[in-house]
Amino acid sequence: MFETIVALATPPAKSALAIIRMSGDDCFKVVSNIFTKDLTKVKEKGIHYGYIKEGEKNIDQVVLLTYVAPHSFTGENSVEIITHGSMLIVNQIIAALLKNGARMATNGEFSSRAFLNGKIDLVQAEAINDMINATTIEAKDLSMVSLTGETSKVFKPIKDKIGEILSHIEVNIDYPEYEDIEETSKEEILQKCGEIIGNIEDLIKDGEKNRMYRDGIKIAIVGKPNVGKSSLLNALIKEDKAIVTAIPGTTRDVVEGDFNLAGVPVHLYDTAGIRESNDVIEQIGIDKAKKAVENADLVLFIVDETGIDNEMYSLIKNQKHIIVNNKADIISKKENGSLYISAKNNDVAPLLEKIKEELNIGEVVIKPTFNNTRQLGILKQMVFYLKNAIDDTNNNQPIDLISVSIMAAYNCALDLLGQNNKNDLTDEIFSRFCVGK
Ligand SMILES: Nc1nc2c(ncn2[C@@H]2O[C@H](COP(=O)(O)OP(=O)(O)OP(=O)(O)O)[C@@H](O)[C@H]2O)c(=O)[nH]1
Ligand SMILES: [Mg+2]
Repeated sequence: MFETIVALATPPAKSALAIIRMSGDDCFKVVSNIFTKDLTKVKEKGIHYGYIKEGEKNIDQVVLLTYVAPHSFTGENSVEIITHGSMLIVNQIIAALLKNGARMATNGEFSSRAFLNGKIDLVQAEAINDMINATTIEAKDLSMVSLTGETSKVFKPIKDKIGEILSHIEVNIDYPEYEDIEETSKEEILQKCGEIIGNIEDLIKDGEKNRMYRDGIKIAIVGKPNVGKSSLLNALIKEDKAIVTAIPGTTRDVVEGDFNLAGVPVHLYDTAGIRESNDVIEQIGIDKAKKAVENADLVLFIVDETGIDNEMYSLIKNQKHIIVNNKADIISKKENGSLYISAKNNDVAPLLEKIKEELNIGEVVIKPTFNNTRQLGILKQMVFYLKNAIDDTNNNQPIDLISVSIMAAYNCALDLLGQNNKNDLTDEIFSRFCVGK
């Protein structure tokens, strides 16, 4: 028995319309207490027009959609109330529903119920959240593939293959007198585990690559004062965000900006120019700049006509970085093979190409991928267990010991799709969702 939950599914702001969402066994009964029509006998999906009432008073004129279990997103009886988009109205209606037996949904509770009721697996549930959070079309398209269940489908044969090995081992343990079975099993383990590892490693490779589209990348812009760091941030995000002046030491705090690089969301950090300084504020800024370097996936080391500062370069040289010569418009002597741009003139195209090359950003291939930390972590764990199984087999370990590793890999496969200990996982994963989702 699922309690009836309610939440606003649209943003809490003035708009043309708002949608209040409900789910749970009793939701038709709860809503009927405050609606002009009796919906308690509803047997099929429908659209109902009427008034939400509090006693005799009309709260709003609404359109109400009913979904009858199991044919709904959550798999339970569900209602969507389309109201006028005023937060006054929304709050009044939600308060009335709470008074009549519903309770407020927690973050992601609708999706979590869809998962618990077997309407979607965990990879699909995560894709819903990723879709909402995507900031580029490419990231959204990748999530869409997982949302439809395509990604889970790709994984199913891998899970089944591991299950198959386990069942053969089971036969072996149950009938140890047939030695020939054991022989076949060991060969089978080596061959099949090797094959599965190959399949999983391909998935990891695609996932790591596409992870950039989901999580974005962090790029820090650093260098001496006045070399044009803030000008570069402004040129890249195409907005006059950071203050630019000819006075060295203009930027104090870290200035952040976002832009879309061939579908990859890039988070930029423009930092204070690094130099010896007695100014307390500037010194804090410089410390922040050093932190930004540590956290970055890529560092742009900006140099102007005054040349490179070797001491400063030693701060970043062990990190993935690009040396960028700025102010190309006033530099007369250019070295072959070096990268030149002019941030002031928005002449930054060669840098964008270089970043793409450095981070291996090409044309995105929209295909099923496991690209979040949880999914990739599980896949790597599976490879680890299957390699153990291969080592144990090669070392002539007893078959029941080998099967422990294969069983562990199988459990990982169940975890990936959320087929293991459903209840433990939901809190952790669904808490990252919005309310109403
Ligand atoms: N000629 C030329 N001048 C530039 C270029 N980029 C920036 N400048 C100038 O260089 C000066 C400093 O630019 P900023 O972008 O503020 O430099 P910064 O590295 O952020 O400086 P701090 O914040 O002080 O560390 C300004 O006068 C800019 O107009 C460029 O490509 N060419
Ligand atoms: Mg600056």
